[in-house]
Amino acid sequence: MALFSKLKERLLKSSSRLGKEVDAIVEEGASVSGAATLEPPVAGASGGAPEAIVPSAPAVQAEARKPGLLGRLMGRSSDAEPRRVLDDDMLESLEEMLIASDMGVDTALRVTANIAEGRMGRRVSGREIRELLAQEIARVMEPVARPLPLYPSKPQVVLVVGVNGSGKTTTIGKLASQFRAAGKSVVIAAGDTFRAAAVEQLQVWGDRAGVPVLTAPEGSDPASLAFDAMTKAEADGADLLMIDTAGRLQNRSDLMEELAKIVRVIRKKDPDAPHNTLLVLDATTGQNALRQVETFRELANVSGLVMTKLDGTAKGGVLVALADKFGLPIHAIGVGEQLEDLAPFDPEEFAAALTGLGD
Ligand SMILES: Nc1nc2c(ncn2[C@@H]2O[C@H](COP(=O)(O)OP(=O)(O)O)[C@@H](O)[C@H]2O)c(=O)[nH]1
Ligand SMILES: [Mg+2]
Repeated sequence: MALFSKLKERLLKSSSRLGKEVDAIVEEGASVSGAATLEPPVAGASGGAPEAIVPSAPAVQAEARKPGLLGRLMGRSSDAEPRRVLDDDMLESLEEMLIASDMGVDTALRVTANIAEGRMGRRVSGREIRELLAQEIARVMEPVARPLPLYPSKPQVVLVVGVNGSGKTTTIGKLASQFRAAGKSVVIAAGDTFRAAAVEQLQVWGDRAGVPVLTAPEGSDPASLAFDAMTKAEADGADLLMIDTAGRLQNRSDLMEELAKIVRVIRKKDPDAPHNTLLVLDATTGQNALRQVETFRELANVSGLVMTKLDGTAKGGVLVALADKFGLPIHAIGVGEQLEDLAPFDPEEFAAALTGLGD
């Protein structure tokens, strides 16, 4: 419960910009019938603020938001919310806003088309649009919100891939700790053997989680480490083996060869391994995440995603684009640097956070 609200607070803090922008768009074109008495008198605009006063494009500018905030604060005590006729101009502003949130053009167009359906010409409030937006987002996200599937194989092998700095090592530490807490036995292979620091980092995580970490000297072959780790996990009867990897993309064919070799070697022990190949993506990279999925699907048989750093970004919209475009399961989201800061992906909570509902 406490964790849930912490999560929500963090997501809200970073992402609810979209909700404010929706309100700003509505207020820009609002005809304030019913709210006239609440608005400070504006010369020549009694009874309504004509659309021409504020041009529709810069929905994110502070100037456009200030009167909106005031209006919202004053309007809160009554039902006299600003309303705007849903027309082509407003849809265009909504589309631009969604595209700017990294949702991607196709997804933004489809989401706004669904919002518009059957509502053109009606007077809508910011809250209504936020709620519709949240519904649409949750609908796109629902099919991909799937926890990491667990299989009876012992060990279940989880290969973790992704570019440098995306959060692979941290995510492995968090996952290992959560599996431990759920009574599973886990072994970690520190397969990023490029950097001694990466190995040390994983050892720290392993110690915290109470999970053995197999390491190899810097620069040694990650595939042979993976093989040794597989041997140990089998001997220990471990439930899960998590394999960390290096994420350098400077030389794609090297990385591909390295990942392929790890897979080849562990398949000598279990032809079905790896049972999961997790791609870890940093949500703060926005549209870049889409390219990373494309690249890593060529390098490895990606079975699911973990999105990290959702606590530090207003680019959460990219998750919607990812879900829409690839349909890969999102197993978990990272919302901080601590062990407990990994949560299942909840589409409704995410949609509410992104649109600033429920605050
Ligand atoms: N704020 C935040 N930071 C994270 C999250 N996940 C990872 N990090 C940080 O991102 C940096 C890179 O993480 P690391 O696991 O080393 O990435 P790797 O290179 O893919 O193994 C570290 O400073 C982590 O503490 C997250 O969900 N939220
Ligand atoms: Mg790492």
